[in-house]
Amino acid sequence: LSTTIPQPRSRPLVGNVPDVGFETPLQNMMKLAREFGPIFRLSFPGENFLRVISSYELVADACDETRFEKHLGQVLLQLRDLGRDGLFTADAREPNWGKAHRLLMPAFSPAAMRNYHDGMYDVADQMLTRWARFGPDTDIDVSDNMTRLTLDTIALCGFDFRFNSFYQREMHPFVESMVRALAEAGDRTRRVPLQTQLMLRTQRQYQSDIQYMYEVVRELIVRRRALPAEEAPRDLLGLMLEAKDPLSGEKLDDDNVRAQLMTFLIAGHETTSGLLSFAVYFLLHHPEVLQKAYAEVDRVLGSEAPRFEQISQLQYIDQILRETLRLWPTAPAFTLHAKADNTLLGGRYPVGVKDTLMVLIPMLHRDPTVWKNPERFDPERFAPEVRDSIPAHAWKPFGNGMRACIGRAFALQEATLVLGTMLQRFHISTPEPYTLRIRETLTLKPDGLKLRVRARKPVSRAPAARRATTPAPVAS
Ligand code: FDE
Repeated sequence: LSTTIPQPRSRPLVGNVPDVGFETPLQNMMKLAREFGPIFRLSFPGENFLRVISSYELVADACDETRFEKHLGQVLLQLRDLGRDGLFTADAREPNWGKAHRLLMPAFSPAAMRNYHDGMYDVADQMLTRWARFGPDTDIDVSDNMTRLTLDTIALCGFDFRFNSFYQREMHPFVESMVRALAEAGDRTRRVPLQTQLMLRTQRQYQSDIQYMYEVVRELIVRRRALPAEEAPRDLLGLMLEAKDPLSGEKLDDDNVRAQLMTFLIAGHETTSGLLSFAVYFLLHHPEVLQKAYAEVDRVLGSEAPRFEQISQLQYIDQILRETLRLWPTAPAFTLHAKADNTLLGGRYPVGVKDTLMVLIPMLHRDPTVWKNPERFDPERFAPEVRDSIPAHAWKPFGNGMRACIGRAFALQEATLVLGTMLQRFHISTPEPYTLRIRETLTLKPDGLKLRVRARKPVSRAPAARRATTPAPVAS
């Protein structure tokens, strides 16, 4: 027998818009989940009900890919202006999704990660060298630095392109356009279409930002094509241009390659930058965790520049990152719909084909039936001895199934390297007491977090990192 799904009181015309609000919709939904329970409905003008789910039991059921699949909701459809039919914003029924998925998977496999190590270390070293020169009395804006770092890293490792964000006060014009366009895409999901239609200047800016970004990526492709074959790096862009889909035997067309470049720049930097920023926040506020991390870094890395093989030995740093993603998954929600009329929990909650399910990841990650003392930051939850007892689908910071994050191994390797190297070089501290405030754009970031660093022992900056010996496997 089906159970009624609770809903906060809906108001005429605006439905539940005021409950969700504009500044911190995610955090407001977390409050609603605490009040209304693991499933509740929200109504928005002109749309079907949104069902927000957040218990382990419900989410595990909804992660069954035979019955439910990724839904391109309002936010993703708006982001399509930028990502077009790139992996993130494509429907799996579009042929280009499957083609690009098959073709690009090898570039993100564990075996391919070795190829990115030197590029990752190059950018991390730029950031940390700059910090060292600031000395111990300068406040460092954590999110700003991490955003420069992650953007430079995906561009360098992915397409051999340098934004050089650490050499400029202002960001590269591409970045300005991207930040503005992403903010506008986000704002648009919170306006009624008529409002946007009246904002002529904003509309023109949005169009010209997107056009400019597409010109930049077009230029990247032209330049790459002009390189003699033996000079062309075997990176993500190389794979996009040369590899053939094992199924159809076709290559990606240039329009789609441009969409993928945009997609990787967007998907690859905001989320990873938030992850690093929250991890720094937790380290600063958990001295016992910080001490343990220092001990590991000293044991594994000593005072040499890190080698690729050492990154996977930074086990405790990896646990810190996973626990950070538990409490504050920086891509905090994903949406699903039923493939055909269906139910959740064996008939208890009917779900029609037109209904949207939203998985509220931070609340899933606080389900007390899975996590003891869920609000506590405790990397021991992910210790190798106990990690296997975490049930499947209880920890979903990278989404679900075939539409899960393709950049997962890349992001974790980058974040491990950066935290490890940061702790190797510096004592870290907060300039003043800081209370966590979370800023929401399309992702989550700790707002206004500042850091100070004091040099530890000098690290040999010699490029101990060997050049890649195994090139990325190419799928053709
Ligand atoms: C994806 C993703 C997801 C899913 C979403 C949905 O479902 O809608 C998620 C949840 C994520 N992702 C998350 C994350 C986190 C982090 C840190 C990251 N992420 C990172 C990264 C990096 C890179 C490069 C990336 N990332 C990418 C990506 C892509 C491309 C995608 C799509 C896939 C498909 O196919 O769909 C994603 N990512 Fe991430």
